[in-house]
Amino acid sequence: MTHALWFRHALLPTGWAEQVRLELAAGVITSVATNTPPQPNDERHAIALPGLPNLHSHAFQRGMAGLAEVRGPSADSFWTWREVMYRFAHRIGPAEMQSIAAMAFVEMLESGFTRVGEFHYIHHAPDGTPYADLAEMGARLAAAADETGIALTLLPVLYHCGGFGGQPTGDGQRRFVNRPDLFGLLVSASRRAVGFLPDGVVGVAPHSLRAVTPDSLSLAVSQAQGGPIHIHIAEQMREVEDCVAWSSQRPVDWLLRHMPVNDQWCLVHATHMDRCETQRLAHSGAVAGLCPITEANLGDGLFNAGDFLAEGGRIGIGSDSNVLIDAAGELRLLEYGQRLTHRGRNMLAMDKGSTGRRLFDAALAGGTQALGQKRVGLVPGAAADLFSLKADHPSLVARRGDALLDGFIFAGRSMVDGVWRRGRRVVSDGRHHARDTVTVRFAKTLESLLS
Ligand code: NGQ
Ligand code: ZN
Repeated sequence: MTHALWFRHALLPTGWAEQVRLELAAGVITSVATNTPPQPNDERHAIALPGLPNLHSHAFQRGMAGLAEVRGPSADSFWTWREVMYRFAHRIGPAEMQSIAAMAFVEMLESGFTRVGEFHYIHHAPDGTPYADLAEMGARLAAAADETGIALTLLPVLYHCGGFGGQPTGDGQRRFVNRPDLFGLLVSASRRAVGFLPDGVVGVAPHSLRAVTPDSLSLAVSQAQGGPIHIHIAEQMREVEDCVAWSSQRPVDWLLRHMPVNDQWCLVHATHMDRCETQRLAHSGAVAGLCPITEANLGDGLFNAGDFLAEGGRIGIGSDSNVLIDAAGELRLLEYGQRLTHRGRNMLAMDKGSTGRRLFDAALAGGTQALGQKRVGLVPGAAADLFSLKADHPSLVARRGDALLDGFIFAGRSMVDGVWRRGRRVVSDGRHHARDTVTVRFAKTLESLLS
Protein backbone atom coordinates (compact mmCIF):
# COMPACT_ATOMS: atom_id res chain seq x y z
CA MET A 1 0.00 0.00 0.00
CA THR A 2 1.41 3.39 -0.94
CA HIS A 3 0.58 6.59 0.80
CA ALA A 4 2.20 9.98 1.20
CA LEU A 5 2.94 12.46 3.98
CA TRP A 6 3.44 16.13 3.22
CA PHE A 7 5.20 18.61 5.52
CA ARG A 8 5.68 22.36 5.33
CA HIS A 9 9.19 21.93 6.81
CA ALA A 10 11.29 18.79 7.18
CA LEU A 11 14.81 18.06 8.35
CA LEU A 12 16.50 15.97 5.64
CA PRO A 13 20.09 14.66 5.80
CA THR A 14 20.98 17.57 3.49
CA GLY A 15 19.36 20.10 5.84
CA TRP A 16 16.01 21.79 6.19
CA ALA A 17 13.69 21.67 3.21
CA GLU A 18 10.26 23.15 2.49
CA GLN A 19 7.10 21.57 1.14
CA VAL A 20 8.39 18.06 1.48
CA ARG A 21 6.46 15.08 0.18
CA LEU A 22 7.38 11.58 1.39
CA GLU A 23 5.99 8.59 -0.48
CA LEU A 24 5.81 5.42 1.58
CA ALA A 25 5.34 1.76 0.69
CA ALA A 26 5.29 -1.12 3.18
CA GLY A 27 6.57 1.17 5.91
CA VAL A 28 9.58 2.38 3.97
CA ILE A 29 10.19 5.78 2.39
CA THR A 30 10.28 5.32 -1.36
CA SER A 31 10.72 8.92 -2.50
CA VAL A 32 11.40 12.36 -1.06
CA ALA A 33 10.36 15.41 -3.08
CA THR A 34 10.96 19.01 -1.99
CA ASN A 35 9.29 22.29 -2.99
CA THR A 36 6.31 20.34 -4.11
CA PRO A 37 2.62 20.98 -3.34
CA PRO A 38 0.56 18.37 -1.49
CA GLN A 39 -1.59 16.02 -3.56
CA PRO A 40 -5.28 15.55 -2.73
CA ASN A 41 -4.95 12.43 -0.52
CA ASP A 42 -1.74 13.41 1.26
CA GLU A 43 -1.75 13.69 5.05
CA ARG A 44 -0.54 17.23 5.74
CA HIS A 45 1.52 18.31 8.74
CA ALA A 46 3.77 21.17 9.75
CA ILE A 47 7.28 20.14 10.81
CA ALA A 48 8.91 16.73 10.34
CA LEU A 49 11.94 15.38 12.17
CA PRO A 50 13.48 11.92 11.89
CA GLY A 51 12.70 9.72 14.93
CA LEU A 52 15.43 9.62 17.55
CA PRO A 53 17.12 6.46 18.80
CA ASN A 54 17.03 5.84 22.56
CA LEU A 55 20.24 3.90 22.87
CA HIS A 56 20.05 2.79 26.50
CA SER A 57 17.03 1.71 28.50
CA HIS A 58 16.15 -0.67 31.32
CA ALA A 59 12.41 -0.54 30.66
CA PHE A 60 11.40 -2.26 33.92
CA GLN A 61 12.87 0.60 35.95
CA ARG A 62 9.99 2.80 34.69
CA GLY A 63 7.92 1.03 37.35
CA MET A 64 10.01 2.51 40.18
CA ALA A 65 10.32 6.05 38.80
CA GLY A 66 10.20 8.49 41.72
CA LEU A 67 10.25 5.71 44.33
CA ALA A 68 13.93 6.07 45.24
CA GLU A 69 13.87 9.73 46.20
CA VAL A 70 13.59 9.16 49.95
CA ARG A 71 16.63 9.51 52.15
CA GLY A 72 17.84 6.29 53.74
CA PRO A 73 19.64 5.59 57.02
CA SER A 74 23.14 6.07 55.59
CA ALA A 75 24.43 8.46 52.94
CA ASP A 76 22.43 7.87 49.76
CA SER A 77 24.38 7.11 46.61
CA PHE A 78 24.26 5.23 43.34
CA TRP A 79 24.98 2.09 45.38
CA THR A 80 22.09 2.53 47.82
CA TRP A 81 19.81 3.29 44.83
CA ARG A 82 20.99 0.02 43.32
CA GLU A 83 19.78 -1.90 46.38
CA VAL A 84 16.33 -0.33 46.02
CA MET A 85 16.35 -1.14 42.32
CA TYR A 86 17.36 -4.78 42.96
CA ARG A 87 14.46 -5.21 45.39
CA PHE A 88 12.06 -3.87 42.77
CA ALA A 89 13.60 -6.03 40.03
CA HIS A 90 12.94 -9.14 42.09
CA ARG A 91 9.19 -8.70 42.01
CA ILE A 92 8.81 -8.54 38.25
CA GLY A 93 7.53 -11.57 36.38
CA PRO A 94 7.00 -11.90 32.63
CA ALA A 95 3.56 -10.24 32.59
CA GLU A 96 4.79 -7.34 34.74
CA MET A 97 7.79 -6.90 32.46
CA GLN A 98 5.56 -6.54 29.41
CA SER A 99 3.15 -4.20 31.16
CA ILE A 100 5.83 -1.85 32.49
CA ALA A 101 7.83 -1.90 29.26
CA ALA A 102 4.73 -1.03 27.21
CA MET A 103 4.17 2.04 29.41
CA ALA A 104 7.79 3.11 28.98
CA PHE A 105 7.65 2.53 25.21
CA VAL A 106 4.43 4.59 24.88
CA GLU A 107 6.15 7.48 26.63
CA MET A 108 9.27 7.08 24.51
CA LEU A 109 7.26 7.27 21.30
CA GLU A 110 5.33 10.28 22.59
CA SER A 111 8.61 12.09 23.19
CA GLY A 112 10.05 11.41 19.70
CA PHE A 113 12.04 8.22 20.24
CA THR A 114 11.24 5.63 17.56
CA ARG A 115 13.78 2.93 18.48
CA VAL A 116 14.94 1.69 21.86
CA GLY A 117 18.02 -0.26 22.89
CA GLU A 118 17.00 -2.53 25.77
CA PHE A 119 20.02 -3.37 27.91
CA HIS A 120 18.30 -6.39 29.32
CA TYR A 121 19.46 -8.41 32.30
CA ILE A 122 16.46 -9.77 34.27
CA HIS A 123 16.68 -13.15 32.61
CA HIS A 124 15.58 -15.74 35.18
CA ALA A 125 12.77 -16.44 37.62
CA PRO A 126 13.01 -14.75 41.04
CA ASP A 127 14.78 -17.77 42.57
CA GLY A 128 17.37 -17.68 39.79
CA THR A 129 16.10 -20.68 37.78
CA PRO A 130 15.99 -20.12 34.03
CA TYR A 131 12.55 -19.94 32.42
CA ALA A 132 11.66 -22.76 30.01
CA ASP A 133 12.43 -20.29 27.24
CA LEU A 134 15.78 -18.77 28.24
CA ALA A 135 14.70 -15.52 26.58
CA GLU A 136 11.21 -15.43 28.15
CA MET A 137 11.75 -11.96 29.62
CA GLY A 138 13.32 -10.65 26.41
CA ALA A 139 10.30 -12.01 24.54
CA ARG A 140 8.10 -9.84 26.81
CA LEU A 141 10.12 -6.78 25.82
CA ALA A 142 9.60 -7.76 22.19
CA ALA A 143 5.85 -8.15 22.83
CA ALA A 144 5.73 -4.65 24.38
CA ALA A 145 7.60 -3.27 21.37
CA ASP A 146 5.11 -4.99 19.08
CA GLU A 147 2.11 -3.62 21.00
CA THR A 148 3.36 -0.06 20.95
CA GLY A 149 5.17 -0.02 17.62
CA ILE A 150 8.60 1.08 18.83
CA ALA A 151 11.57 -0.48 17.03
CA LEU A 152 13.66 -2.72 19.29
CA THR A 153 17.35 -3.42 19.57
CA LEU A 154 17.57 -6.13 22.24
CA LEU A 155 20.88 -6.34 24.08
CA PRO A 156 20.94 -9.48 26.25
CA VAL A 157 23.35 -8.94 29.12
CA LEU A 158 26.15 -11.19 30.34
CA TYR A 159 26.46 -10.83 34.12
CA HIS A 160 28.36 -13.33 36.22
CA CYS A 161 30.63 -11.50 38.69
CA GLY A 162 29.88 -9.23 41.61
CA GLY A 163 32.99 -7.09 41.23
CA PHE A 164 36.43 -6.78 39.62
CA GLY A 165 38.68 -9.81 39.64
CA GLY A 166 35.91 -12.37 39.36
CA GLN A 167 34.22 -11.72 42.71
CA PRO A 168 31.10 -13.86 43.28
CA THR A 169 27.70 -12.35 42.58
CA GLY A 170 25.40 -11.50 45.47
CA ASP A 171 21.97 -12.90 46.19
CA GLY A 172 20.37 -9.74 44.80
CA GLN A 173 21.88 -10.53 41.40
CA ARG A 174 20.64 -14.12 40.99
CA ARG A 175 18.12 -13.31 38.27
CA PHE A 176 20.85 -11.78 36.10
CA VAL A 177 23.51 -14.49 36.17
CA ASN A 178 24.47 -16.69 33.23
CA ARG A 179 27.39 -19.03 32.70
CA PRO A 180 29.67 -17.35 30.18
CA ASP A 181 30.05 -20.54 28.14
CA LEU A 182 26.25 -20.75 27.83
CA PHE A 183 25.71 -17.07 27.01
CA GLY A 184 25.48 -17.97 23.31
CA LEU A 185 22.27 -19.89 24.07
CA LEU A 186 20.70 -16.77 25.53
CA VAL A 187 21.77 -14.72 22.52
CA SER A 188 20.27 -17.21 20.08
CA ALA A 189 17.07 -17.45 22.12
CA SER A 190 16.94 -13.62 22.04
CA ARG A 191 17.28 -13.67 18.26
CA ARG A 192 14.33 -16.05 18.07
CA ALA A 193 12.32 -13.85 20.46
CA VAL A 194 12.84 -10.74 18.34
CA GLY A 195 12.62 -12.45 14.95
CA PHE A 196 8.95 -11.62 14.36
CA LEU A 197 9.45 -7.86 14.75
CA PRO A 198 10.01 -5.79 11.64
CA ASP A 199 13.60 -4.48 11.76
CA GLY A 200 14.40 -5.94 15.17
CA VAL A 201 18.12 -6.08 16.01
CA VAL A 202 19.98 -8.20 18.57
CA GLY A 203 23.37 -7.31 20.00
CA VAL A 204 25.24 -8.23 23.17
CA ALA A 205 25.90 -6.43 26.43
CA PRO A 206 28.61 -7.49 28.83
CA HIS A 207 27.08 -5.59 31.77
CA SER A 208 30.20 -3.78 33.00
CA LEU A 209 33.83 -4.53 33.73
CA ARG A 210 32.60 -5.26 37.28
CA ALA A 211 30.31 -8.06 36.09
CA VAL A 212 32.59 -10.01 33.74
CA THR A 213 36.18 -11.27 33.55
CA PRO A 214 38.54 -10.56 30.65
CA ASP A 215 37.86 -14.06 29.29
CA SER A 216 34.09 -13.89 29.59
CA LEU A 217 34.10 -10.40 28.10
CA SER A 218 35.83 -11.84 25.03
CA LEU A 219 33.30 -14.65 24.91
CA ALA A 220 30.39 -12.20 25.02
CA VAL A 221 31.93 -10.05 22.31
CA SER A 222 32.41 -13.10 20.11
CA GLN A 223 28.62 -13.66 20.16
CA ALA A 224 27.84 -10.25 18.62
CA GLN A 225 27.96 -11.50 15.00
CA GLY A 226 28.48 -7.98 13.67
CA GLY A 227 25.72 -6.54 15.88
CA PRO A 228 26.10 -3.86 18.53
CA ILE A 229 28.20 -4.39 21.68
CA HIS A 230 27.18 -2.27 24.69
CA ILE A 231 28.82 -1.99 28.11
CA HIS A 232 28.30 0.25 31.16
CA ILE A 233 31.60 1.89 32.00
CA ALA A 234 33.19 4.46 34.33
CA GLU A 235 29.87 5.74 35.62
CA GLN A 236 30.89 6.07 39.26
CA MET A 237 34.22 6.99 40.89
CA ARG A 238 34.11 3.82 42.98
CA GLU A 239 34.19 1.79 39.79
CA VAL A 240 37.21 3.76 38.56
CA GLU A 241 39.02 3.20 41.88
CA ASP A 242 38.20 -0.51 41.99
CA CYS A 243 39.38 -0.92 38.40
CA VAL A 244 42.67 0.82 39.16
CA ALA A 245 43.14 -1.36 42.25
CA TRP A 246 42.53 -4.47 40.14
CA SER A 247 44.49 -3.62 36.99
CA SER A 248 46.38 -0.35 37.57
CA GLN A 249 44.32 1.06 34.71
CA ARG A 250 41.21 3.18 34.58
CA PRO A 251 38.13 1.42 33.10
CA VAL A 252 38.04 3.10 29.69
CA ASP A 253 41.82 2.82 29.41
CA TRP A 254 41.62 -0.89 30.26
CA LEU A 255 38.87 -1.51 27.71
CA LEU A 256 40.66 0.33 24.93
CA ARG A 257 43.86 -1.64 25.60
CA HIS A 258 42.27 -5.08 25.86
CA MET A 259 39.30 -5.07 23.48
CA PRO A 260 38.95 -4.23 19.78
CA VAL A 261 36.78 -1.18 20.49
CA ASN A 262 35.42 0.16 17.20
CA ASP A 263 32.20 1.45 15.67
CA GLN A 264 30.30 -1.67 16.80
CA TRP A 265 30.71 -0.55 20.40
CA CYS A 266 28.69 1.70 22.68
CA LEU A 267 30.26 2.72 25.98
CA VAL A 268 27.38 3.68 28.22
CA HIS A 269 28.08 6.69 30.47
CA ALA A 270 31.91 6.84 30.13
CA THR A 271 31.54 9.64 32.65
CA HIS A 272 34.96 9.51 34.25
CA MET A 273 37.70 9.72 31.63
CA ASP A 274 40.98 11.60 31.70
CA ARG A 275 42.15 13.63 28.69
CA CYS A 276 43.94 10.74 27.11
CA GLU A 277 41.00 8.33 27.46
CA THR A 278 38.69 11.00 26.04
CA GLN A 279 40.86 11.37 22.94
CA ARG A 280 41.37 7.66 22.40
CA LEU A 281 37.69 6.83 22.80
CA ALA A 282 36.79 9.65 20.40
CA HIS A 283 39.18 8.26 17.81
CA SER A 284 37.98 4.65 18.24
CA GLY A 285 34.72 5.24 16.35
CA ALA A 286 32.68 3.89 19.29
CA VAL A 287 29.65 5.78 20.59
CA ALA A 288 29.52 7.26 24.08
CA GLY A 289 25.99 6.46 25.30
CA LEU A 290 24.97 9.41 27.46
CA CYS A 291 21.96 9.36 29.74
CA PRO A 292 21.97 12.87 31.24
CA ILE A 293 18.71 12.65 33.20
CA THR A 294 19.60 9.36 34.88
CA GLU A 295 23.22 10.43 35.38
CA ALA A 296 21.94 13.52 37.21
CA ASN A 297 19.42 11.49 39.19
CA LEU A 298 22.05 8.97 40.30
CA GLY A 299 24.75 11.53 41.03
CA ASP A 300 27.20 10.09 38.51
CA GLY A 301 29.08 13.21 37.43
CA LEU A 302 29.40 15.02 34.13
CA PHE A 303 30.65 13.66 30.83
CA ASN A 304 33.22 15.92 29.22
CA ALA A 305 31.17 16.40 26.06
CA GLY A 306 32.99 19.49 24.78
CA ASP A 307 36.42 17.85 24.54
CA PHE A 308 34.95 14.56 23.30
CA LEU A 309 33.05 16.19 20.44
CA ALA A 310 36.00 18.44 19.60
CA GLU A 311 38.06 15.26 19.10
CA GLY A 312 35.45 13.92 16.69
CA GLY A 313 33.76 11.65 19.25
CA ARG A 314 30.33 10.16 18.57
CA ILE A 315 27.53 10.43 21.13
CA GLY A 316 23.97 9.24 21.50
CA ILE A 317 21.36 9.57 24.22
CA GLY A 318 19.49 7.08 26.35
CA SER A 319 16.76 7.21 28.95
CA ASP A 320 18.44 4.50 31.08
CA SER A 321 16.49 4.29 34.39
CA ASN A 322 13.44 5.90 32.78
CA VAL A 323 12.92 8.06 35.84
CA LEU A 324 11.69 10.64 33.31
CA ILE A 325 11.28 9.88 29.62
CA ASP A 326 11.97 12.95 27.51
CA ALA A 327 14.10 12.97 24.36
CA ALA A 328 14.38 16.76 24.17
CA GLY A 329 15.02 16.89 27.92
CA GLU A 330 18.03 14.56 27.61
CA LEU A 331 19.58 16.81 24.96
CA ARG A 332 18.80 19.95 26.98
CA LEU A 333 20.40 18.58 30.15
CA LEU A 334 23.45 17.42 28.22
CA GLU A 335 24.04 21.02 27.13
CA TYR A 336 23.05 22.56 30.47
CA GLY A 337 25.52 20.36 32.36
CA GLN A 338 28.29 21.82 30.23
CA ARG A 339 27.01 25.39 30.71
CA LEU A 340 26.87 24.95 34.48
CA THR A 341 30.39 23.58 34.79
CA HIS A 342 32.09 25.80 32.25
CA ARG A 343 29.97 28.89 32.90
CA GLY A 344 29.40 29.55 29.23
CA ARG A 345 26.62 29.27 26.67
CA ASN A 346 26.09 27.24 23.50
CA MET A 347 28.86 24.92 24.60
CA LEU A 348 28.19 22.03 22.22
CA ALA A 349 27.29 24.00 19.07
CA MET A 350 29.52 24.21 16.02
CA ASP A 351 30.96 27.62 15.15
CA LYS A 352 28.08 30.02 14.53
CA GLY A 353 25.70 27.05 14.54
CA SER A 354 22.56 26.17 16.45
CA THR A 355 23.06 24.14 19.62
CA GLY A 356 19.81 22.25 19.13
CA ARG A 357 20.81 21.21 15.63
CA ARG A 358 24.22 19.96 16.74
CA LEU A 359 22.71 17.94 19.59
CA PHE A 360 19.96 16.48 17.41
CA ASP A 361 22.30 15.52 14.55
CA ALA A 362 24.81 13.95 16.93
CA ALA A 363 22.18 11.93 18.81
CA LEU A 364 20.58 10.73 15.57
CA ALA A 365 23.85 9.60 14.00
CA GLY A 366 25.36 8.14 17.17
CA GLY A 367 22.18 6.39 18.26
CA THR A 368 21.67 4.93 14.80
CA GLN A 369 25.16 3.48 14.81
CA ALA A 370 24.90 2.18 18.36
CA LEU A 371 21.59 0.41 17.76
CA GLY A 372 22.79 -1.35 14.62
CA GLN A 373 20.54 0.41 12.15
CA LYS A 374 21.67 0.80 8.61
CA ARG A 375 19.72 3.60 7.08
CA VAL A 376 17.65 6.17 8.97
CA GLY A 377 16.37 9.67 8.43
CA LEU A 378 14.05 11.06 5.81
CA VAL A 379 15.67 9.35 2.82
CA PRO A 380 14.48 6.76 0.32
CA GLY A 381 15.15 3.26 1.59
CA ALA A 382 14.84 4.14 5.29
CA ALA A 383 11.93 2.98 7.44
CA ALA A 384 9.38 5.79 7.78
CA ASP A 385 10.22 6.54 11.43
CA LEU A 386 9.55 10.20 12.14
CA PHE A 387 7.68 12.71 14.26
CA SER A 388 6.08 16.08 13.76
CA LEU A 389 6.01 19.19 15.96
CA LYS A 390 3.05 21.42 16.74
CA ALA A 391 3.73 24.50 14.62
CA ASP A 392 1.35 26.62 16.71
CA HIS A 393 3.25 26.06 19.95
CA PRO A 394 4.28 29.48 21.32
CA SER A 395 7.96 28.51 21.15
CA LEU A 396 7.73 27.40 17.53
CA VAL A 397 5.59 30.08 15.89
CA ALA A 398 7.30 32.41 13.44
CA ARG A 399 10.42 30.23 13.26
CA ARG A 400 12.06 28.11 10.64
CA GLY A 401 15.09 25.93 10.16
CA ASP A 402 17.32 25.23 13.15
CA ALA A 403 15.37 27.68 15.31
CA LEU A 404 12.64 25.03 15.34
CA LEU A 405 15.05 22.54 16.90
CA ASP A 406 16.28 25.11 19.43
CA GLY A 407 12.65 25.79 20.34
CA PHE A 408 11.89 22.08 20.64
CA ILE A 409 14.91 21.31 22.83
CA PHE A 410 15.20 24.43 24.98
CA ALA A 411 11.88 26.20 25.08
CA GLY A 412 8.95 23.91 25.47
CA ARG A 413 7.09 20.89 26.68
CA SER A 414 4.57 18.71 24.85
CA MET A 415 5.55 19.88 21.40
CA VAL A 416 5.38 16.49 19.70
CA ASP A 417 2.30 16.17 17.54
CA GLY A 418 2.37 12.98 15.43
CA VAL A 419 4.74 10.01 15.49
CA TRP A 420 5.05 7.45 12.69
CA ARG A 421 6.78 4.09 12.95
CA ARG A 422 7.27 2.20 9.70
CA GLY A 423 4.79 4.62 8.20
CA ARG A 424 2.07 3.77 10.74
CA ARG A 425 0.87 6.64 12.85
CA VAL A 426 1.16 5.59 16.51
CA VAL A 427 0.87 9.03 18.18
CA SER A 428 -1.66 11.74 17.32
CA ASP A 429 -1.82 15.12 19.00
CA GLY A 430 0.89 13.97 21.37
CA ARG A 431 -0.97 10.86 22.58
CA HIS A 432 -0.09 7.29 21.77
CA HIS A 433 -3.06 5.40 20.33
CA ALA A 434 -2.72 2.67 22.97
CA ARG A 435 -2.01 5.06 25.87
CA ASP A 436 -5.30 4.41 27.67
CA THR A 437 -5.19 0.62 27.63
CA VAL A 438 -1.47 0.51 28.41
CA THR A 439 -1.93 2.93 31.32
CA VAL A 440 -4.81 0.96 32.86
CA ARG A 441 -2.82 -2.28 32.73
CA PHE A 442 0.30 -0.51 34.09
CA ALA A 443 -1.71 0.85 37.03
CA LYS A 444 -2.95 -2.66 37.87
CA THR A 445 0.58 -4.00 37.64
CA LEU A 446 1.90 -1.36 40.02
CA GLU A 447 -1.01 -1.80 42.43
CA SER A 448 0.04 -5.42 42.88
CA LEU A 449 3.81 -4.80 42.86
CA LEU A 450 3.74 -2.00 45.40
CA SER A 451 1.11 -3.41 47.75
C1 NGQ B 1 21.72 -1.19 35.76
N1 NGQ B 1 22.12 1.16 35.93
O1 NGQ B 1 22.22 -2.23 35.33
O2 NGQ B 1 20.51 -0.99 35.77
C2 NGQ B 1 22.65 -0.13 36.28
C3 NGQ B 1 22.81 -0.26 37.76
C4 NGQ B 1 24.98 -1.48 38.06
C5 NGQ B 1 22.95 2.19 35.77
N2 NGQ B 1 24.22 1.96 35.83
C6 NGQ B 1 23.48 -1.50 38.19
N3 NGQ B 1 22.49 3.39 35.54
O3 NGQ B 1 25.54 -0.66 37.33
O4 NGQ B 1 25.62 -2.30 38.70
ZN1 ZN C 1 22.16 1.30 32.40
